Amino acid sequence: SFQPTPADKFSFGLWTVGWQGRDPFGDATRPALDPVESVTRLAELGAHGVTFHDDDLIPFGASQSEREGHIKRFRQALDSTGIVVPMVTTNLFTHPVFKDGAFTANDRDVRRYALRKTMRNLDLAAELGAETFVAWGGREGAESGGAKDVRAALDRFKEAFDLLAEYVTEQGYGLRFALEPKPNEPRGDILLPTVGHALAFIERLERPELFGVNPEVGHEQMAGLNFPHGIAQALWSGKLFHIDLNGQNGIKYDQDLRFGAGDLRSAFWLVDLLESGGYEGSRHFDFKPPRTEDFDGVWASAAGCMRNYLILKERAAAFRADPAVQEALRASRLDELARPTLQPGESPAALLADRSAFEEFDPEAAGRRGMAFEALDQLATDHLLAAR
Ligand code: GLT
Ligand code: MN
Ligand code: MN
Ligand code: MN
Repeated sequence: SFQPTPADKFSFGLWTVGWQGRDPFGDATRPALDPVESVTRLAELGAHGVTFHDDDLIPFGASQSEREGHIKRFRQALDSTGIVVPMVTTNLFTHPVFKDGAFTANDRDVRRYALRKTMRNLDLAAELGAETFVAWGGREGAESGGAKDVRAALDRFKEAFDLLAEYVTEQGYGLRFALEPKPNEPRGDILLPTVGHALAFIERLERPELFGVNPEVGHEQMAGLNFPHGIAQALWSGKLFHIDLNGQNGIKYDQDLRFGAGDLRSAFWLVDLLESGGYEGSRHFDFKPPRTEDFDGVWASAAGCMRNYLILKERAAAFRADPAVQEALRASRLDELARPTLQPGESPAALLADRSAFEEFDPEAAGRRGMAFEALDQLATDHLLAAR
């Protein structure tokens, strides 16, 4: 039936359904959407959660009493719908003050302001019960070589995250940070451009256990990378704290299509992996309903994200359950890949003593063995297309 329920843990950013369609070439095509309306509609569609940037909920520059009013209305909508807030993030990219970045801006006063804006939002995130705090550094980067000393900028990036981690620890907030990589757009080149860069950076922080990644489908694909492979490495590292699901067609501008649009084959392997790989967080959609759409189109697009996920989940389960697939997996020796290369406790000397591993090994014969991957991949295609 592919009807989503809160048990599916689907969530949406307020900025996604609320995107007004402004792009570098054109004005808004839709009016602003009241966050309360978004919460209500998303609940009706079967979502479990909503996420936001501080400025999505509380307009930049609002007074303290305006701020409290916005939060109060929002809380009432959460309470009356049962929608939760699994993740919160900070807008450190829209206002001109962040034109050269936030935590890595050349201007020190801008960096201090960015930290304060983020700490204030951490307080709100904790107050609303969020578990994850996403940090997308879209403006942390440069258009030209001399403009940014990348090593110094990485020092400042580390300084910022170390301070924020110290703050949440001191406050006793149950929040973990998820860094979101992106290779470019809006900056010519963005720092921490891929999942791999972010994973390496995290290990240099003072409290690495509080940091993971929030990979976005389209962002890795903009760098020409295999998204499910990046997700697999994040899972393997215990670092998949959150995920931004959407659709993208290859290496071009950030399309933010609804999930399942764009590279559908990659989406199939992604859902297969998320459903079998132990990921327990929200299935979060970070997409932009195209600016051709009116509000009916916006809600159709949001519903499509969830529907496509559920269809792919069913297709992936059918693939795994098919005896012909299990046979094909054995023919492709996936079971052998799962087996350690060495015997338990086998030493370098023991390996050197094993003549079957080298002196008596026949590389020519092994080189003639087919891997049978084509038959396996055709079975996947058949299942994806519901032809089996
Ligand atoms: C912005 C960006 C997204 C990030 C959001 C979090 S904001 O829309 O394009 O990929 O996930 O800051
Ligand atoms: Mn995103
Ligand atoms: Mn994107
Ligand atoms: Mn986005």
